[in-house]
Amino acid sequence: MVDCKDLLNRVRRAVAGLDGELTRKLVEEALRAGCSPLAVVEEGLRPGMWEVGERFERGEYFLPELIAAADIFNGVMGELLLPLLEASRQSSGRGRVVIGTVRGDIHDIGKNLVAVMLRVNGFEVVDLGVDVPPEKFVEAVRAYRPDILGMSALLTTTMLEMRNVIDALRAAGLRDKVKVIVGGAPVTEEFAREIGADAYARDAVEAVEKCKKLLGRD
Ligand code: B12
Repeated sequence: MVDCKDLLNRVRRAVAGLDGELTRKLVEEALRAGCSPLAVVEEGLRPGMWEVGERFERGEYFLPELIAAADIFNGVMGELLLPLLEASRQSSGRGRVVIGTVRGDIHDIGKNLVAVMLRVNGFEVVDLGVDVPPEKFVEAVRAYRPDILGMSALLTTTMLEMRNVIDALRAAGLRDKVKVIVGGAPVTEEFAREIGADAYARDAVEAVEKCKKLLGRD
């Protein structure tokens, strides 16, 4: 019996320590040992990123370290994990999701992961990228007629933009045409309710579950 928990703990520590080589080696080891690619991301890489953020907050790490952590994450994700995640892709036709990171925010690792997992689970995803102003979200809802609009925010300041987008949808007469799901580190279920979103998810797996639920097709 393989101890994924222990291996993924070591992945977490390697990311937190910004050791790219070791992270890659441990991810390969975890995959060889049969740990699921998604668990590697959610229980190894992501907690490691979280710890990087905490060290940043404590003044032990600075911007270059945040950038280095993002490079490590994107490196192992692109080369080792994405191909495996995408291999389990289900047939399409679940529905269309437009997704983006809100204005003023350039964090996209979590959003990209949510987009991948939605695609793997049969959703068609239109990714608007980062720093997306409310007008662009509204335009995209009008143009693509998605079933769901997903917004990501990683900063306590930019999460407030989510409310602006929902207000803009309302002003454009589109709010009842699309379900809205929100997520990102500072976002909570309570905040989602407060701003009038239809759903909140804390990670990519929950995001897929909630999107299926929103469409009543789980
Ligand atoms: C990497 C990183 C960066 C990188 C981002 C690179 C990139 N391409 O994304 C760079 C270096 C650019 C960066 C910049 C900054 N960062 Co930064 N960053 C991080 C860090 C360490 C990791 C984020 C990450 O990628 N996590 C891994 C992914 C997989 O997890 P996730 O993003 O949480 O996503 C998951 C869920 O949240 C959810 N989810 C996410 N989006 C969505 C969307 C939907 C629809 C749903 C349903 C779910 C969902 O599912 C995802 C998958 O499971 C965080 C620490 C943290 N605690 O998050 C700080 C952090 C977010 N950054 C922070 C700060 C302060 C900054 C800067 C202001 C620093 C500066 N002085 O310039 C700038 C801001 C730039 C800007 N305007 O956006 C703070 C924010 C503090 C706050 N409360 O506001 C944090 C929390 C660090 C800290 N603890 O202080 N950062």
